[in-house]
Amino acid sequence: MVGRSSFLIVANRLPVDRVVEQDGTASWRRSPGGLVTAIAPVMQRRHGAWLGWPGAPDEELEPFEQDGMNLISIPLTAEEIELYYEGFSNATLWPLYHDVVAPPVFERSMWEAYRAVNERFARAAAAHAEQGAVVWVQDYQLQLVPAMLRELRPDLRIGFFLHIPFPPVELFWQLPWRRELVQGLLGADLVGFQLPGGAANFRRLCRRLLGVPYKGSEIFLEDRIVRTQAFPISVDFGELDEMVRRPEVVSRAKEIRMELGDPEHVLLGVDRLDYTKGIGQRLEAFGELLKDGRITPGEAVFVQIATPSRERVEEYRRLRDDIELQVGRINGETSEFGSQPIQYFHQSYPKDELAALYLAADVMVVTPLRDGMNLVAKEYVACHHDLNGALVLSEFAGAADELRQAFLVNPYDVEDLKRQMLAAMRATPHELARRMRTMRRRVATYDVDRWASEFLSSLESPSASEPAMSRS
Ligand code: ADQ
Repeated sequence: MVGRSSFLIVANRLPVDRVVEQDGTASWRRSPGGLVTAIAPVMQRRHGAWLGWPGAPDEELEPFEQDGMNLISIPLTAEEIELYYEGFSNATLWPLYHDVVAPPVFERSMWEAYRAVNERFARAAAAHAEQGAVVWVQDYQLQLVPAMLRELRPDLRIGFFLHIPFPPVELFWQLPWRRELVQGLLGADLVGFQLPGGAANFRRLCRRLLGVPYKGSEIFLEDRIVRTQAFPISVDFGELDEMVRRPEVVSRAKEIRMELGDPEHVLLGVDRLDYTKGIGQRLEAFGELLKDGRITPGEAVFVQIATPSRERVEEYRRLRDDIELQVGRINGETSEFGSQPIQYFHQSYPKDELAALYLAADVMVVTPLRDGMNLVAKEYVACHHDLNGALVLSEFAGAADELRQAFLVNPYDVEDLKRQMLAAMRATPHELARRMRTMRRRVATYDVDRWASEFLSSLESPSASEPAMSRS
């Protein structure tokens, strides 16, 4: 039995995946995600608990322990998965927060489910938190939890971090439930964003929608202060840097290049198959370079890895068809016998295989139309201690704020995409090394550990104006 904890993470998913052995016995394995890696040490040190959905419908589990973390499962019915997760989270909020690159769906039944599920998470957190505990709520699926939790447990210190962009006021305004959502977030003591721009959008929205004043990073409510701040998330630099030096990863990278026909340039895209990632735009640009004769089919190969994602959401099903059609069309028009310029994989890969791919790639192409941060760009940088390799990076990815030495590109501009991809392929080793060195310094210093510890120390330290407020 898991008791109450002084430190809680509240996230849509538990940080474990179920694995079923051949004999039918099931067990849990820690998920590979960066968030788990960053938070696990803090969890172990503080005997923390993690609340989240276990990943399958109607699963009622007793609290259990895994890798020194206490896991508390929040069940969801099949209908809730459809309405709260696939619906309001991924068909309403996701496109709305990403510049409405797809039209958001506004449906009352989805909103009702979102509210009910957020309430369930808040109640569970309230039941498992010690007096005065620190609770860190994660991401867009749970934006109502901070206020619901504060209502139940005003003694807690509540933080919230949004992993995706926070949109400009003009876009957020479309949401029929805009007041409730903003009030939900204002239940936190600290609301964290990837970029200062997201924090500024949120503060402006609070003033326009609710008339609450702010100064600097602090929003002044009647009885307390809410701080807003940017904490750019990052990767486990040390782990990746060590992994790509292993002999088996180095030889796998060489093997991958051979398997691709040993072209002069290997270009790589690695994304969840999502319409925000600009996969179609980058493939179109590459196809045009081939058709214009600026590159020849044997000279360059584009490897596009697209992880299956949200396949029950209509927009994602359509995207998959569109991309597969596009790959077939470009390859059909440009291939030569024995070689296809675009190699497309709709699969997931283990971390070391992904590291070998990063190492094998001369040009990493990351072209989202909008992205909170984009960890793939930082992973690529962490894998190139050889200072070889070029990063083509969208100006609309949060990572572009830090990785200024990338070949920055506007993914809506096909000519710019072609120009930057060519520039990356033609750059001298000296130029590549100069760019990569600076980017590596940044990612090595601001790694995921620093992200978590900066958020938590900010959450736990009182704001400059707080003592004055509580005296008055
Ligand atoms: P995502 O939209 O999922 O994350 P991203 O930051 O690129 O985007 O993270 C994807 C992760 O999945 C990377 O760690 C990558 O290595 C992994 N991955 C991708 N394809 C894979 C494959 N085929 N096999 C195995 N692993 C694969 C959201 C936001 C981002 C933000 C992160 C973290 O949308 O903007 O950076 O959260 O806050």
